[in-house]
Amino acid sequence: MIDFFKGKNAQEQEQLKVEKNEQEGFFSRLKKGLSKTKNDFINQVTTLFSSSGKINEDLFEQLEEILIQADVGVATTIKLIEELKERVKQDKISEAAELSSVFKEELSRLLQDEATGLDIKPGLNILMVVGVNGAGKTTTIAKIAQRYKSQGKQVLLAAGDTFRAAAIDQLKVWGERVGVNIIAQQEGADAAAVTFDAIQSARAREVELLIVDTAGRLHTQKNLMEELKKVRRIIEREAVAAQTQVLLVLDATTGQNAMNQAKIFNEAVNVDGIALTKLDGTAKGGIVIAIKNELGIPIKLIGVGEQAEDLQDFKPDEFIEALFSE
Ligand SMILES: Nc1nc2c(ncn2[C@@H]2O[C@H](COP(=O)(O)OP(=O)(O)OP(=O)(O)O)[C@@H](O)[C@H]2O)c(=O)[nH]1
Ligand SMILES: [Mg+2]
Repeated sequence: MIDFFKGKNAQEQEQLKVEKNEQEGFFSRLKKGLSKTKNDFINQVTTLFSSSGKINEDLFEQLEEILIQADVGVATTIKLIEELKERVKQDKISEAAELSSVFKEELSRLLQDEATGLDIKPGLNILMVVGVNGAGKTTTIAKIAQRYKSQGKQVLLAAGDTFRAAAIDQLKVWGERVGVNIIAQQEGADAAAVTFDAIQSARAREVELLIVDTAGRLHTQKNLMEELKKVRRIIEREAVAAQTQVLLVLDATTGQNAMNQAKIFNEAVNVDGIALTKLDGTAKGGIVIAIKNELGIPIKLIGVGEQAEDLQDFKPDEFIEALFSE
């Protein structure tokens, strides 16, 4: 075993302990948040393997059904099964019980090279947050703001959801709670104008992270998607030197519908990354695998509960570990 504390002074040891506890805390929250998926999807798969005896075609058919049920998506399911069959042939595996570890390896492989977390660079970063109604945009913004604020960064919020007065108030409450400023106008104001104001203000205050909230909208509402494009254009025009990212918030419990949302939002505003919320509320965490394989948009953050610590950088290895650990 490696002794992490060797050669460290008392203060450094204390700091390491804090970091280790934090790490463990995050992992146990992740495990807890993914427990529905683990107890349903993953357990079904491992039970199938452990109870099937010799590998045969019937086993793959049952596996296919479980994967599709768990929102892995048809294309990704077919790919995964083909890869498993290939491994069975290559490694001359005949017992189904041996497939558990192979399955875990193939899942890991499918999720590899995934960018993780937000990419915050020196200077002004603008994060535009979009998604359908109730996906978790505003609470995700609050969690992100809290995280970067606690790292000592200068954060500013823009109340770009001007549809409802309640939305502006909700963001104000979060701003106060987290201790960051917010730029808002009245209900019904032009979202692009609020964004314009916020960018000027961000410049004047040497803000490092400006997060723009937007109204929830169905991806099928053409005029509202046009409004979103306008906000995007203002950011591009007014913040040439800034590093801009569009974060699409998807609710994991909406399953395959999330895939359609992603395609259309991406066409409209060019999405850089996905925050996948409410994974704690679904047994169909297979959606993570479908998104990774079928969209070509990286999952940056995942939400596994309502607390600030429940918004985590998406780390494929930890995700797989949490699903398969006892
Ligand atoms: N369990 C759970 N709840 C979440 C998560 N993320 C967000 N929520 C909840 O989802 C609900 C909706 O969140 P909002 O942030 O208001 O969603 P929104 O996308 O801003 O909604 P609109 O502004 O109406 O479009 C709130 O009750 C959040 O607490 C998560 O990861 N897990
Ligand atoms: Mg909102």
